[in-house]
Amino acid sequence: MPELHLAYVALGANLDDPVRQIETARTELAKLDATRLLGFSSLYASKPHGYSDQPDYVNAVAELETGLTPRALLDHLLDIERRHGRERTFRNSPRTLDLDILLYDDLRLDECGLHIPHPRMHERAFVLLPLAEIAPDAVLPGRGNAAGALAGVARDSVRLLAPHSS
Ligand code: PH2
Ligand code: MG
Ligand code: MG
Repeated sequence: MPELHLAYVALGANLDDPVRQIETARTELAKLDATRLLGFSSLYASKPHGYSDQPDYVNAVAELETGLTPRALLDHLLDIERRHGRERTFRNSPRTLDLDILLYDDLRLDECGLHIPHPRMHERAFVLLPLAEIAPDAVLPGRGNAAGALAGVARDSVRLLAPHSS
């Protein structure tokens, strides 16, 4: 039996029917090797952060129990993004699907293409709101828990789109 880890993954989409992109990605996450989908947040609509001339986003967070290493999990997430037709043009460009590892146990990792915890998650309401909904006590290493981090950010552009469904 591989050792199991608790990981949180952020989902974001703003092209080509974003709600469908997020819902199908949810199904694909549930089918990942050596992984169980433990939780999934509501869907939230949010104004684009970073580069404003693009459609609004749909965002959510998934909670996974996984036997995959962080690198193997990342590789699977990139495969799912590719299957959704993800194109990488410029930083913060619009996308059919973005899957980011937020947390992996209490790990801190800085490797090529793999930074855990996600380096900007603590300042993003579109990440912290869905995360705090399903895991308010999840610890952002060095920054307290998700509920506390959420209290420190403005959340005005983020609104509930579709409540949690199991
Ligand atoms: N992702 C980005 C940049 N900006 N803005 C919103 N609202 N939601 C996102 O998921 C998002 C973003 C880069 O990954
Ligand atoms: Mg991202
Ligand atoms: Mg990404």
